[in-house]
Amino acid sequence: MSYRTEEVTDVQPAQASQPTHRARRSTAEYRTLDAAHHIHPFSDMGALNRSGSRVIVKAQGVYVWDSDGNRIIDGMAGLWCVNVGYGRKELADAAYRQMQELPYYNTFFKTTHPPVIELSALLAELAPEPFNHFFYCNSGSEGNDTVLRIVHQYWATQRKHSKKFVISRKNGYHGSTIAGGTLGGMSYMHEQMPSKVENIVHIDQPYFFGEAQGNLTPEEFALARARQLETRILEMGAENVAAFIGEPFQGAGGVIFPASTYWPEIQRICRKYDVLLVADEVIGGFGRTGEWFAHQHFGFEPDLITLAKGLTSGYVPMGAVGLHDRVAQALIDHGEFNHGLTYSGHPVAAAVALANLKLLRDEKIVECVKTDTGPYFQKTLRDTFANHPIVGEIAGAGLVAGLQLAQEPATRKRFANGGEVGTLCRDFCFNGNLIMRATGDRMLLSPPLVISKPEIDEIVSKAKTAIDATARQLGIS
Ligand code: PXG
Repeated sequence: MSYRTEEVTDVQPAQASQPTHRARRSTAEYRTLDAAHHIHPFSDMGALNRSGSRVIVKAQGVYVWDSDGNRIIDGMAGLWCVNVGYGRKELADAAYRQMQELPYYNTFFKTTHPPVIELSALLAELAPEPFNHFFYCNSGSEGNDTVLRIVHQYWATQRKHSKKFVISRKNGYHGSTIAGGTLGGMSYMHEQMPSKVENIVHIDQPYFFGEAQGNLTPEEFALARARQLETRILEMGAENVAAFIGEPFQGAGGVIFPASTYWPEIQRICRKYDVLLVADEVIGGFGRTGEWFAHQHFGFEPDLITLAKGLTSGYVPMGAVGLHDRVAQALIDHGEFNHGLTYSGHPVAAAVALANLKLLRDEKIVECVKTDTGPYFQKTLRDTFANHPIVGEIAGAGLVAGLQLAQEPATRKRFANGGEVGTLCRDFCFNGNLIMRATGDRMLLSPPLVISKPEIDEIVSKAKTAIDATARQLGIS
């Protein structure tokens, strides 16, 4: 060990209404220590250590601050998760109180505790009617591992043991455990993962801008992509297919919003062939589209929903799976379900989730996204970028959007080096103190749900500056 680590002793109980960080080290010191000891997720560590990370030290509302004192507007709500915004004292207080009262207890051996009971009851109230039971874990990835366990247990209870295959989609994202990564359709993850979970296959995604051929309308294309599910089920034999999983809209894959024909057709096919339908709501859940859950926006009824991120607004880790009554009842009626994690229903996480959901409900944050800030955000983006020379599509609803950068928007011709254009644009955003995420050549926005209209204006104007600079650099005007 070449560096002495410093004890942090001045942690105060929740007084988070104003950000009060005192930098304990210089940016250079933080970077040196980070490079020496920290492996970042999804990063080329050699390149990152040479350039140095940006050190984020505090946050409030929709802004984060770096260790050089720059105030940055967070267009991504952290990583699609800080739905109630930063610095909410109610969440800190809930954690502090719970840690003093009961910091940990398990729910394995005929025990339970008030926070997990209250959380489950509130989730049942907030979720659509058939969702009345919830199983807890620590992340979205674990949520999708849990989904697989529940799916297989469900079919065992129905004595349909041959139903083993799960169908997912290319360019879907379902996490980074082995099961999550196998379910996901990110080819670069599969390449690094020679050992995968068995019995998972993928169909094509409903990505109109990038993949529609000929003169298909978005609705026709979405129907055709949904019908790939039927073709695949028939090829494999319905008696072998256990479930289909998809994000209602793809998040990490580029905020890809399927046309309105897609999900009703997927649901029809799942029902026809007795295949469970799983909605991965890790990004879409808890108000992102202006509905509590994104499947409500698209008008379908899943059998299982995966939850994480906005469940606690990211203040502490927690994931969950919501079970439709018919799935829950089958599990309840048929003996032991052999799955659990030390921290399933962790009291502190549950207390924070409860406080978070109460804020979303009592401050009418989700309704505000639906009727006020969401429509304003979508309109402002469309007014600003409708005729932009390198913006080919603006996808989204509520407070989530994907802007497709393209060489020729009118003909849907994409950049040959799409990822590089997205990275270039993301760097312009960062230099302008806006956090925007790039997936290939799509620029993504998913700000905290408490964002105000002037803050939306700030994000859109900074995004415009960055996208204009990208076009200039590419010699397009
Ligand atoms: N499902 C979906 C739909 C997700 O978006 C997960 C599952 C996994 O959740 P955990 O908590 O295990 O990470 C996610 C996570 C990105 C990015 O770069 C997106 C996620 C995670 C990390 C990065 O957009 N989504």
